[in-house]
Parts: sequence; C-alpha cells; structure tokens
Amino acid sequence: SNKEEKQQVADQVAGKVRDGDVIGIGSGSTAFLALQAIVQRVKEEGIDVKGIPTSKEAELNCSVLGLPTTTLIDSKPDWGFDGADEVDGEYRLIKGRGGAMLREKLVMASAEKTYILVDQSKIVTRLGEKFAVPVEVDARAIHLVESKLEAFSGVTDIKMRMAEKKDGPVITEGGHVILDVTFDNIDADAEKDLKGIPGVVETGLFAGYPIEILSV
Ligand code: DER
Repeated sequence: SNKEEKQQVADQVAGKVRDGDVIGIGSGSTAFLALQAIVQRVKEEGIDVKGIPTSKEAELNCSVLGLPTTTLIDSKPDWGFDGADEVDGEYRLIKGRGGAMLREKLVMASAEKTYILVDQSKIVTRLGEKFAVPVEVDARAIHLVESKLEAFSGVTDIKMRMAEKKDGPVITEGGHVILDVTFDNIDADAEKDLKGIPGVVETGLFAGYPIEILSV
C-alpha cells in the first residue's frame, strides 16, 4: 500500500544519517515519516543531529519529536529530504501542495543533495499531469502576475488558493498568496520565466537541484 511504500522510503532515509549531520527537514506526510524514523535513530544511538525545517509544520514536528533545530542563517544543511507532488522523467518536481515551497527551495538549494521521497503515485510522464504549479505571489502584484501568466506558454488555468478554515485566500508563512497555475505543457525555462515576473516570490517548480529520488 502507499502507506507501506512511504514508510519504506522513510526508513531508507533514516539509514543515511551520520553523527554530526545538519539535515534539511522536508514538509508533508512522507517527510514526517522520515523525520520520525530519523529521531528514533538519533535517540537510540545518542548521535548529534540538527534539523533545518522547511516549514512551520516541520518546525513543530521537530519540536514535538525532540530533534534539535538550527536555521540557514546559523548553519548549512549537509543534505536534506523532502516529498514531492510530481516527479517527471527528467527529475523535475512539482511541490507546494503544502504551501511551503519558498523555505523548501531555499533549503534544497543550500544542501549538497536532497532525497526526494515518493511513492509510485507521484511519478508522471508529463509534468503538470495531476497537479497545478503553485506560484507564491506578493498580493499587491496579483493583477500584474495574472496578466503576465495569461500570455504564458502552456498555461490553461489560474486559481487563487482559498483557505478552508478561514475566510479568504491562503496566506503563506512569508505573508503572500498562492496562485495555482495549470499547465498543459511545462517547458525547460518555465521555472526561470515564472520567477522573472515581478511579484512572483517563489514557485512549486523545482528543476535542476541536486536530488536523488527514493521511490519504491
Ligand atoms: O508541499 C510539499 O512540497 C510536500 O512535500 C508535498 O509535495 C508532498 O507531500 P506528501 O508527502 O504528503 O504527499
């Protein structure tokens, strides 16, 4: 089952921990299983490991589970792990279902390597097949960004991500809003071109980062 698959890759990640490691801690349900497995090893072996969380969710989980943490200001991750919503044949990712792509990308870009933990349901032949690409936008730039996106190659739909447990839009940890952008084709320059639009803070497109896919 995909729960067992997720647990298998989580255990695989825990096996990679070395004493003294500073590890980027990913967000989402699969990363949470890996964090639990890592903390279990840290406690059993009494090794010195610090985490750099990629979201408030990950920060809270580290605190509850008892993993010491540090920040990108004070430290650099030796390696990291994170989940993904889609992985294509060129190892490009869509992430950000959890809305944490800004911090996730900063940690992934800072680490030597990030293990991407996925079950088979995340592997796609066409990137964008199942998920829209979240684009984090400074709310003051919504009209500017939407107008630029409408002229963007491959864009078929743009939707503001609305909150479920509060009125109005989802507000990210950075204080921004998210436009979920559906593509029927995501070309090689899409991540760079999206970031080139004034007001775009980050996107859930991750291409060309040092990653290794762990999937079962
Ligand atoms: O939001 C994120 O980027 C998460 O990593 C997400 O893409 C994967 O979460 P899951 O492991 O719960 O599917």
